[in-house]
Amino acid sequence: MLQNTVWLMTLIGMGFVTAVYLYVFMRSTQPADSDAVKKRLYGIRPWWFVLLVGIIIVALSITLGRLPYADTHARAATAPDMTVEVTGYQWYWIVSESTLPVGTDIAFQVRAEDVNHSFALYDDNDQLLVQTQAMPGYTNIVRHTFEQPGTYRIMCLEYCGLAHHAMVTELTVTGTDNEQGERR
Ligand SMILES: [Cu+2]
Repeated sequence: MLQNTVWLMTLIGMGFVTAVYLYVFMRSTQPADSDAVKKRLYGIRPWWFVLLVGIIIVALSITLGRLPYADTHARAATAPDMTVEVTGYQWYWIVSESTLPVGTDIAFQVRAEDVNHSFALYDDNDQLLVQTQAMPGYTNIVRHTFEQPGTYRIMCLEYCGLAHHAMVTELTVTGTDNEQGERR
């Protein structure tokens, strides 16, 4: 599953960082000409900064326009067909209805009862459909219309403690396609 892949990649990354630290620690007993190294690295630093700012500007200009905010604002003006309450806890989700109709404009009202979580809705191909922050004391609303019946999953995208990866809840979407606005 996706979560296990991310977990494995995180472990490999942590192992790599640990190895670098150990390497530097073991070599630190050898005297070296630190002034020369310092001079070289301080020379690189401004260019490294410029490069990072450049990468950020390019990445933002490519991706910002592709965020689905325009669609979200347009839909917020219309009433949903159905409302589902989602509450995040350490480390599970409580969902007011776990069987949902296809082709229905659903407003997920998302909040949390303890710490910040992130409500992320995935289809059975691990494709992220919608996502919003689950916060204590505040309700975020995210709208979604399921186009296909099937099994969907809610996962947490905000690291919230030890069993964060276990925050998975399944949703079943039933009915036939193109039932726009109707509930079976
Ligand atoms: Cu989490």
